[in-house]
Amino acid sequence: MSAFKFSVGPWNVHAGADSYGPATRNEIDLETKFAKFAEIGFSAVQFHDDDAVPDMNNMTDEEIKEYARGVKKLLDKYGLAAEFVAPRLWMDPHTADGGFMSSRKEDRDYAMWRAYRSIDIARELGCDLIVLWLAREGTLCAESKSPVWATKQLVEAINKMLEYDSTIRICIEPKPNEPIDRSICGTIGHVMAISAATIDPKRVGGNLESAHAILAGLDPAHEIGFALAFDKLFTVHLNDQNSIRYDQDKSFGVENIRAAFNQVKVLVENNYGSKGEYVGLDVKAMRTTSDEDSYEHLKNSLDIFKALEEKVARYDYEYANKLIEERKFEQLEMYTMNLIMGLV
Ligand code: GLO
Ligand code: MG
Repeated sequence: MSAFKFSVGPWNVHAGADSYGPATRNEIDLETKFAKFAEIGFSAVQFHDDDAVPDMNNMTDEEIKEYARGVKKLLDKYGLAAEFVAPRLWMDPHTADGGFMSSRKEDRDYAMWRAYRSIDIARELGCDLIVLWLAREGTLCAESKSPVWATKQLVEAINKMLEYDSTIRICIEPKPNEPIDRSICGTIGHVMAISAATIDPKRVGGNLESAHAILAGLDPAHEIGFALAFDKLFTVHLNDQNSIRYDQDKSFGVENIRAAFNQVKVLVENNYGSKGEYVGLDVKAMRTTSDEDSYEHLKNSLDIFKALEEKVARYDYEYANKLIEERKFEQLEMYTMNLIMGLV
């Protein structure tokens, strides 16, 4: 039994297309995914605005809310909650150069419209959390926008969202690059600075994704710890990543089990989840995975997380603290490795 509640997004079960080739699996409809998520042991679903309300560009504000109410019923049917809604500011032609910091005013207005609608949708789905994965917020051509102006645009957009709804919480998911070349908000440290500059810092926090930290050359457990130290870890996207390259969204722990252990350890030690936070996964199946194995990577990630949770529960803190006091870090390291390898 895990002490945590888990969440996952519909995009984590995808058809396998990448930039170089078409889909390798069939699309699966939302209800089938919900049923399977519940069966595997997830308690909540993460949404992009248009996962919940497809074709929202062509709907009125009222129609969008009405459609979202239907999705809420579907969630209820499977005993699932909605964890967050994220405005999808990277697919539409309006977002070719970003959302809140696009070089065109009409495109910035479109981004704000989507941001407000994502709040409406979250409200209908019964959640108070908006995630901003700032996919295209930065520069493709370094001279195309001032980083000072762009940073202030982001703060202003968040302020408008905070004003639009007085209890909604905003959670930035930092990433240093991809699809953007140079991002404006690349790490949890950036998120903390943005949060502090808004009109209500208590309502602005972070979503640390393991792979994004690795892409920034940082340690995911330390990034998690940094946010926890300021009480600003609103959610996490656990996964794994083989060094600095394209974003891989590998199953949690499959690349670096010690780093994964330390992510679980810092979450456990700091009672993450006690305020209702979910352990979110953001993992993708390999392109070669077959239709019938569409959910294996989710199960694997959960199993690895839970196995590491057990390891943390067995961690001999008395012994570890003694080694720390004596500064016997070689022994401390080997004790940790032996525990992970199942030798103690
Ligand atoms: C991509 C991101 C993406 C987000 C999702 C919700 O790199 O990790 O999957 O997590 O859009 O914010
Ligand atoms: Mg993510």
